[in-house]
Amino acid sequence: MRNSILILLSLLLYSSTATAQIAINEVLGDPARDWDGDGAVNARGDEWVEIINLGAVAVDLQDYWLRDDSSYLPDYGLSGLLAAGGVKVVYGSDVTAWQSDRGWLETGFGINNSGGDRIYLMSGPYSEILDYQILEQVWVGDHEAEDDRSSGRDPVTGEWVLFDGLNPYSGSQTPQGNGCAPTPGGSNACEQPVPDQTTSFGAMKATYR
Ligand SMILES: [Ca+2]
Ligand SMILES: [Ca+2]
Ligand SMILES: [Ca+2]
Repeated sequence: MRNSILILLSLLLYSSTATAQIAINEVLGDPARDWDGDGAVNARGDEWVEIINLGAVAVDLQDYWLRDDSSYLPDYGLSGLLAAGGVKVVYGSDVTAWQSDRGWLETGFGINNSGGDRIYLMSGPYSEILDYQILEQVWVGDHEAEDDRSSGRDPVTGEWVLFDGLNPYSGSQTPQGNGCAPTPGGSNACEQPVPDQTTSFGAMKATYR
């Protein structure tokens, strides 16, 4: 009897750990540069959401889904294997391509630039009745969805912070800025922002004035 209880407990523990492995790691809702590298700045295509595998084993991303607050339908179905500790970025252009393949409206994520939005991570088989399990939801506030600011999980504390290195935030809302640049597709380590060409050129001209 005691053994069966132990087995049951470890099974419960295993399944709760397994479902909690995949998490939203970073969100950029208001792009002002070419984040997806297709040569154009596009308000829809250059948004991105990054996910992370916080667990100790690789996870098959089939039946994991992302969406924002505008619809109960998934905006995007994840796929592929994500290694333990690995991160994966999904650009708005990946989302519109996925939607186009299905003959759906190409809305992308459509993360609101004002007034806030939510990004949901869901799991479960594709469901006509939208019967997905919501694993996590992340609020994206107005001050977070500003030009080239992302918000994400601090890799050390696990707290949600604002990566405002490309567009510093001086207000008082949380999450507060950390002065670091966004890191699409990479761990949320603090990267010092690299001045873009416009800034460098402007600064250069200013020195000759
Ligand atoms: Ca682009
Ligand atoms: Ca947006
Ligand atoms: Ca990142």
